[in-house]
Amino acid sequence: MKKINVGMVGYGFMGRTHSNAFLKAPLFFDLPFQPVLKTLCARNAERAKAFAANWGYESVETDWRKMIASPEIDLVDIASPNDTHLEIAVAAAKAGKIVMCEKPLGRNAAESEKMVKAVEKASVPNMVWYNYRRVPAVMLAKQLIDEGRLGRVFHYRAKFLQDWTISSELPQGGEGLWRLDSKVAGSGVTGDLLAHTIDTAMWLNGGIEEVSAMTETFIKQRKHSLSGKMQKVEIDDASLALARFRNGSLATFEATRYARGHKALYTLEINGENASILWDLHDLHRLQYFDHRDEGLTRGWKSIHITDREHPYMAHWWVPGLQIGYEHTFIHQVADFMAALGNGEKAAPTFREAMATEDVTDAILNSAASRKWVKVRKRPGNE
Ligand code: SOE
Repeated sequence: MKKINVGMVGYGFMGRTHSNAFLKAPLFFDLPFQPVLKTLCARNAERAKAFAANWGYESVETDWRKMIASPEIDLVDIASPNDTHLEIAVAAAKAGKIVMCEKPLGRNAAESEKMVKAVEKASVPNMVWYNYRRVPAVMLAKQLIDEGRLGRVFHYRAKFLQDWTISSELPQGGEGLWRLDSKVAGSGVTGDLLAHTIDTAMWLNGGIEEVSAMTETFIKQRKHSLSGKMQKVEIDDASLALARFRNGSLATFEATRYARGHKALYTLEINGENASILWDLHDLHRLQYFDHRDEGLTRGWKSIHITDREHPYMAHWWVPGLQIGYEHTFIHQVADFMAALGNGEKAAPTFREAMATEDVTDAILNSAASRKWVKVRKRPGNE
């Protein structure tokens, strides 16, 4: 197996999910390339060393430019806060490295566009970590839709609900809390959570034509962790959108960090003329499926336990009946990416496809600000 040396930027939550994925993918999948955890790059040298030692990185760097310049690095993986994505991705592409980037790609579609241009100009393989596409149950939903089992789709309904920012005492900015700082994050829940629901939606149900949205910032001022001063909160705490898909179906999308009791409740439901599908991240190894063509006497919602060998990805894991979880979605992403690399193909979502998601999230923010319906441009990923 040929080796691919990974240079990882970032050691937060996503640094952990990605590192784990690079380590595990070749153990469970037959891959043409073996990712090697070569260099961990982060600003705090002590913490970077501890992270690198724990995950088995061979070296540590505090300057990502130096890491990118190293001929030893083949693949740059960006798992640092959103405001760093653009600069690192462009530099990595210019240096001819493979680039993987945590979502959202940029802080807005304009930043993403620069990243797309950079990777395409350099012709380097690229991918964005929209991991929920690779939950086996969601992959099965895609299969059922592509087989035409739902028939004409009427409705798409998605929510991503959390509750971790309800306290007004929670500061904004700094490590762990940069998602609340608009300068670093770009937007609030629209880019962080709603973006996941939009990515999955366009993958499952095609392009989105127009949106009408509202957003709210419930807590207007928070102390900034770095300055220690009270500052205006400029992110959206909640984001609700109506959307019309290009196939004529209607959608509602909702994301919030103010749904007390919900920690990461991502649910999606699709209603077609023949069948409906329902999925819930808190129960991620099940797909709820209703088929109106079943015989009347026993017709009803099925709860499919996604653990059989014929289910997507499951032949690589344990034995039927034993389920897998969240971390596996990232492992699948690495496995698919390495397999595509071996075949000279692209693994989705590419930077270009992820930019299409940001067209929609930008349109949602614009609609909320203007209180008008906003059309979304047609391009790859949104057709
Ligand atoms: C936010 O809390 C967050 O970690 C997102 O940034 C991730 O993308 C999402 O998958 C889980 O929630």
